[in-house]
Order: sequence, then C-alpha cells, then structure tokens
Amino acid sequence: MPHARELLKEAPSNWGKWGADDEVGSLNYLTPDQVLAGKDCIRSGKSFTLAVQIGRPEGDPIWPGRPASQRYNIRDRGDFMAGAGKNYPGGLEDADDMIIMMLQGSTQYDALGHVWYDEQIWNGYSAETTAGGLKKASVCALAERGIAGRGVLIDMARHRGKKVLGRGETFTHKDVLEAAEAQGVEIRKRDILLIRTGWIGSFYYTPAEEFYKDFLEPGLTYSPELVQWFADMEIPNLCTDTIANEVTFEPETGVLLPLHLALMRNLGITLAEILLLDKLADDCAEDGQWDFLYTAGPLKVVQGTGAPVNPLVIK
Ligand code: UVW
Repeated sequence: MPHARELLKEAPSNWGKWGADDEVGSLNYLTPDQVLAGKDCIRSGKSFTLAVQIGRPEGDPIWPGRPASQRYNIRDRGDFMAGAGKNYPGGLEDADDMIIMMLQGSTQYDALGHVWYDEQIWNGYSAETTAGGLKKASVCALAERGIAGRGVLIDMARHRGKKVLGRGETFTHKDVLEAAEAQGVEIRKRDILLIRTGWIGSFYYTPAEEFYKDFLEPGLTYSPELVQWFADMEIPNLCTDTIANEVTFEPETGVLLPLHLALMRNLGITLAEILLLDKLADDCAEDGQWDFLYTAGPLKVVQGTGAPVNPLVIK
C-alpha cells in the first residue's frame, strides 16, 4: 500500500497561497461576491437546516469507535420537588443540562489541522502544533470566519435511481458533473459543493448492526484528476451526508481517506460531514432548483479539531 506521501507527491497544494499564517485555507475564496452569488439564488424564501439531531436515546450516526454523545440533566423539576433546587428570588425554577460529545460526533466542520501526514498539517505547520489542542488551523479559525456562499446540491443517489448508494460505492468528479447536467444546474467556480448519497438518512431506518457492519461508506474516490478539478474549481467547502466525506478506503490502494489529505491538508478545502440532505433534496427535485444560499457557523471551540454546526440553506 502506498504511503500518502507517495500517492500525493504530484498533487496540487495551496500552502502559502494566503500567507504563512493562514488558518482558513480555501474559505478565502468566499469573498463578498460569493455571498452575493448565494443571495441571488434566493427565489422562494424556503429555508432548510441540515444538521442531524444530537443525543437521541436511540443513538446518532458516528464514526465507529467514537463514543456516543451523552446529555445529562444537572437540575430539573425533581430537584425542586426534593427541596434541593436553587432558591432564586421570586420563585423562578429552572432546568439545566450538559453534554459530553466528540466534536466530530455530529454534523460538523473538521478543522484544517484535523488530519495530516509527514508531520505537517495545513499550510505546512508542524504536526507538533496539534499537541494538547490545535495551536494552528483549529476549528476556531473557521468558526470566526463563518461560511456563506452559493451552494449547489448534487444528488448522486437520485441520479443513480437509488434511495441510498451502496456500501463502498464510489463516484468521481465526472459523475458529479454528469449529475449536475442531468439536474440542470451549473457548478461554478468557488461554489460550496453539497453531495447527497442518502447514507446518513439510511442510518435512521437501518438496524445499527447492519449500518456499522464492516463499516464502509460510499463516496467520492481519489484520483489525481479529481483533486486537480477541486483545485481548479477553487471549491471552498465540500459537504456530504456521510460521516467522512469520501469512500472509506480508496478501492485501488486501500488507503484510508486520501481525500482528507489531498483536499483538506494540501488544498485547505474545508470538509463538513454528517449533514442530513434528504428533505432539501426532495424539495430541490420538486421545484427543480438545486442552488441556494448556504450558510454555516461552526461553534467557536478554542483549539478544537472540529465543531458541531447546523448549516442553514435558503432557497
Ligand atoms: C476521521 O477523522 C476518521 O474522519 P472525520 O473527518 O469524519 O472526523
């Protein structure tokens, strides 16, 4: 199996493009013009949130091995009934709670420093800057910047006549372009690209043992041409309804998540994962409008490797 360094030795890089101290990478492509291009896609005023729910007792979709989110009540009516509630002036009572969760354990943005190879993260920062928290390229930088622009949804599942793509089913940028043509939407330079596979939606109607069995998600698959296409198109952000945005293992080499390295580490493209795109896709199929204003503000987690987000789309 090739090391990522071999696989990606000719691959394009955006390191240094926005200065030696850049921490937001391709989000730099989202200039005010891009926000206005998104605004121009607002035609009906319909809005959609794209996050999954957090902390359902039945469980939430999560990368195998990561612990599930746990929400705890700290105080509720029971405390007041037992005489242990706070004695607030005027008789107010309250409920408080807290949550313990993986920052990648829900719909989330990955920090650009989340994954790496060869001891360097995005923009060439040393991987040692990740020790004890991301001192560079943390999710906080993305969160401070915010994300807004013209979004385009490509429904690969619908394009292939399926409710959900199969385990390990792959597609390329050429398939994405073909689907776009069939949908009658143009993917323009600097668009935020959303791709639906139906995978996260399937979590809610598939028994967990089956969903997680020999875990292998469908998704985009690595090729030098695909990486070059993302670079040439100046895509600032890739969002998918899968847990890790690409086919889990690149089928030819068996390498784990090479696009995380080629797109995120090398090109600075932000990855948003575990979006639920089914309702949006149904609406787009119904009214024939596949572009919209896409906005997202991940939480400002200091030194975080990722952060939960509830993206909002307005059509
Ligand atoms: C991994 O870190 C494995 O993937 P993700 O980008 O989904 O967090």
